[in-house]
Amino acid sequence: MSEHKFWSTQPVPQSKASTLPEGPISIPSTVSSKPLPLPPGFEWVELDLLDPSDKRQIYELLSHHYVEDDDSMFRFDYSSEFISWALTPPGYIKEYHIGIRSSTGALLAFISGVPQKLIVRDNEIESVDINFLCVHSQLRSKRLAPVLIKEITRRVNLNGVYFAAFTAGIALPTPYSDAQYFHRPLNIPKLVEIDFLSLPAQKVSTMTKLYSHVPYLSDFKNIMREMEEKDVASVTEILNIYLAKFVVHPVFTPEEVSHYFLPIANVVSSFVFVDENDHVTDFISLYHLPSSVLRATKEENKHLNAAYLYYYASSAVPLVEMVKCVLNWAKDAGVDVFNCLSVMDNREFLKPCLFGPGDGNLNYYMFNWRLNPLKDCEVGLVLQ
Ligand code: MYA
Repeated sequence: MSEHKFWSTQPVPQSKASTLPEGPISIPSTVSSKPLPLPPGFEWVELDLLDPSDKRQIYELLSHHYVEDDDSMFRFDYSSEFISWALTPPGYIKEYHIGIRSSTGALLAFISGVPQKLIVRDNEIESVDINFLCVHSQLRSKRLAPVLIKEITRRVNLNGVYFAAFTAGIALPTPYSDAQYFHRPLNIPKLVEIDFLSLPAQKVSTMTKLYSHVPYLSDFKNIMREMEEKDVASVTEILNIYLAKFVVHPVFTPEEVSHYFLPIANVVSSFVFVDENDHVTDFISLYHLPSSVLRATKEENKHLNAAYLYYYASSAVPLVEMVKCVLNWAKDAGVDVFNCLSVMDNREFLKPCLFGPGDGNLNYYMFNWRLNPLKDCEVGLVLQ
């Protein structure tokens, strides 16, 4: 019997050895109009990100029960503004923000989807990005996750959409790619104190010095400034052109670019590089995702301020120079560590910008779309 009681029944490639052609796996002929049954004492709830109480409940569930590292030292602490931002892009569908409540009204589980147009090789696919799957830690291993996944699949299918993209740390049938996490320390003393980084005590001050300065290229002519509303059309154009070189990548409308990239304090920061005529040539963005430091004793160490490289488009400015600019900006903004994955062209700047490999890996999956294995540098998709 398969070791995956649930995933062996789903339209996903069951092994890497498959020789079947790429493309859709199975389009359902009928879709139930009724929600999946839940065990007694539980009920489905649709959460409204515009309602402060729903927003707070999602935040509370995720901040206590969402993803931790293997040693339970850190747990993602997505802010409620971040969750709203990630889940309400233009055209978002409220029915895809699904919770399970107890009869007392407590939110016990959550899953979300947002519509996303994806290019997968030469195909343009209407799909959803699935994220924030979470079950309260006291309800784990009771097969609630498959119920949430089947319910969101049903709701998405009802709208005539059959494909989804998602990432996960765990290995399931079957990733089309996997990426490695890399970290660029910005606040070495704090990272050492919270055990994010292990360094012999006598090395802390030398390493702090080495990592505190990111030299710029001297003949660098273009200038970086924060992205503004007036840059949306240019950023849409250069970003879609840049992403087109990857095998899997989203396509952004100008409305999505406004939503996802116009700066929001402590959520997303975006920069453009302009030439002498203030014409946008390059773009880079990052998102802010702190983690709770679960064993911190000092108040000032309870949060790890982490920024993650998001999308970018580089042409006139070398990518490595753009990354140096945002590293300097992030350091001044109080970011402790700057993280990225090994996707896109990221391997180009890892060494010169002093990124080091982390322990974590992230698997990339498609639901209902078979895709031959890809190298991480062929992936142009970053999910928050
Ligand atoms: S990735 C982030 C996932 N969240 C966390 O890691 C937070 C902390 N952990 C938890 O809250 C729970 O451990 C979760 C599992 C909820 C993860 N993706 O209920 P169970 C399978 C997919 O007894 P629990 C993200 O958000 C597992 O292999 N499946 O387990 C993207 C087993 O199936 P099988 C997962 O630990 C999510 C079954 O669930 C994951 O209580 C994308 C066990 O269920 C996982 N991360 O709860 C979801 N973890 O027996 C898929 C475990 O077959 C979307 N499992 O091995 C698919 C597309 C849907 C839309 C389609 C539209 C067309």
